[in-house]
Amino acid sequence: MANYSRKYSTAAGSIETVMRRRPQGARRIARRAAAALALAGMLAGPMAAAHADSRSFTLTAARKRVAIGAGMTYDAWTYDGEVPGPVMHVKQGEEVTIHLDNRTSEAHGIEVMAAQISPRHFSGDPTAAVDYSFKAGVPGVFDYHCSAIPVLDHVASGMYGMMIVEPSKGWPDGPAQELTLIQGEFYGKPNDKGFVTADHEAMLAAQPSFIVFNGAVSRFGASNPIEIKTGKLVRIFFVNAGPNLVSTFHISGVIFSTVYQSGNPADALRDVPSFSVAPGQGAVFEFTVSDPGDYRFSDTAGAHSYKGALGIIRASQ
Ligand SMILES: [Cu+2]
Repeated sequence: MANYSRKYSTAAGSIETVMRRRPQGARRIARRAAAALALAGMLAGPMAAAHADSRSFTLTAARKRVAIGAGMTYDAWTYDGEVPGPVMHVKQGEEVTIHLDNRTSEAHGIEVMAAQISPRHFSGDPTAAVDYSFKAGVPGVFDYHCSAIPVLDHVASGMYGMMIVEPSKGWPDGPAQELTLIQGEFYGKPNDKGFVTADHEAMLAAQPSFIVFNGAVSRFGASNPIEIKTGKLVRIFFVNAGPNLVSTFHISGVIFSTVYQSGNPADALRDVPSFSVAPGQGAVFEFTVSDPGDYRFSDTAGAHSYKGALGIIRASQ
């Protein structure tokens, strides 16, 4: 095996071992605190926003070296310096304005898949401003991503995110513990310092080295799980950003009471143990657990979870 494999198979392939390690040291505690804050933001942030009948979002395209878990870093193309980009939350029927501030010398754009307008607005042309509006007519969970060519490289390098279009009458099953999961892929092998260089050939071959939730290997390991309460409905807003692989989402010990295809309540499936989400698609997963404990969520394709597409939801009373 290559050097990277010996060192970083711990990062991805043997993630379960990593998950079982006990937190130690201030750094780990700080990381845990940050994860908890991020989770708190995920749980409380979107719902806390007041809704007018129009929403405006300004994102900044920027290069940034980001941490992708297990001590690894990656020179990402980002929205707002984050991978994934920020979650945009709107209500069905609202007029949504998207502005992209591109401070790089490269072409970037943004296609929000909730938008039903000419793709010329999404740009990806370094000489053109990105500034467009659309009516969020269809509820659901939508991918957004860079529209600059090659789109493959821009998405694989981190330019993707989620827009939630909340149904005008709210979610049919009412309030829930809400969280967001965005699956993505990183292509390239880390050097001995853990720095991952983007590998275009691997992107073309659809062979990522790492498959992650919310931008990092082991983002939701046993030392920083997603915390939920038993007996209360959980609603996961899910996007598979790809750019290449289908994700078959499953939580061990759970049968989803409802899955909304594309996150649209009009397309509901009931009592589903796992559900496949293609690159660029979204879904809503709803479930309730009664038994406290750690529930492992994953992309059920074995190679995908081996490469990092798994995490822990911890249920307590
Ligand atoms: Cu881009």
